[in-house]
Amino acid sequence: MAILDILKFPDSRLRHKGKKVEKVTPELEKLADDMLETMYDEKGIGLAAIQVGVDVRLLVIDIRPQGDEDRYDLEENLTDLEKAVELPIVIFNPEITKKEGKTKYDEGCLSVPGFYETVVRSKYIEVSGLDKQGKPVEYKIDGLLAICMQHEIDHLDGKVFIDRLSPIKSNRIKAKIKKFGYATSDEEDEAEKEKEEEQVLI
Ligand code: QAP
Ligand code: CO
Repeated sequence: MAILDILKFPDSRLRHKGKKVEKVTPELEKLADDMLETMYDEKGIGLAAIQVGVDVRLLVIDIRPQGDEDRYDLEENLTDLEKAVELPIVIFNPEITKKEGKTKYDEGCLSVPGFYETVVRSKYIEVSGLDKQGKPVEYKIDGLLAICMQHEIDHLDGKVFIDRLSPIKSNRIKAKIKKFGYATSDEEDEAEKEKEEEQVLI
């Protein structure tokens, strides 16, 4: 297994569209495992192959809380439909066959770290595709799982969540990224150290 590099917006490769998989080969199975490892390492809940620079229609999802951060829904907050799904999800060629209702959620993205905005999506969806063994699968989902699935399928079509915001909100995020970029983990460590040193001085 391996940790993969995640492309950061506005990398033009995030605009690529994923190609449909004809057959789930051992190489594609390994890619799915590496994507899961990468997603867990970054404390994410979803990752699309496009985000690691591979133009195939593959995504992985696991909305179970990781580590001690309670940013995401806990077990008791899961809907009945979410509880019925075995996690993690690995799906090739995902296609939405039905959608109903509307819901809002404050979304983030591993390709746009540190930025969160409210996005409107369908509340209930049905999705078909191929599982890790290449067998046909179908999901009937709602809640965070359905939101995450729609977010990741967007990546396979070259879309990021900021494309779904009002121009005012998306331009503000784009301008901030252009001006300041993203904090590297080194900078975050440095900021943390400075804070600790300050506390010693006080
Ligand atoms: C997509 O996003 C998603 O900014 C998956 O500093 C998000 O895993 C779908 C993450 C919310 C539905 C709702 C973001 C980690 C992870 C960050 C993620 C960050 C660290 C985002
Ligand atoms: Co994303």
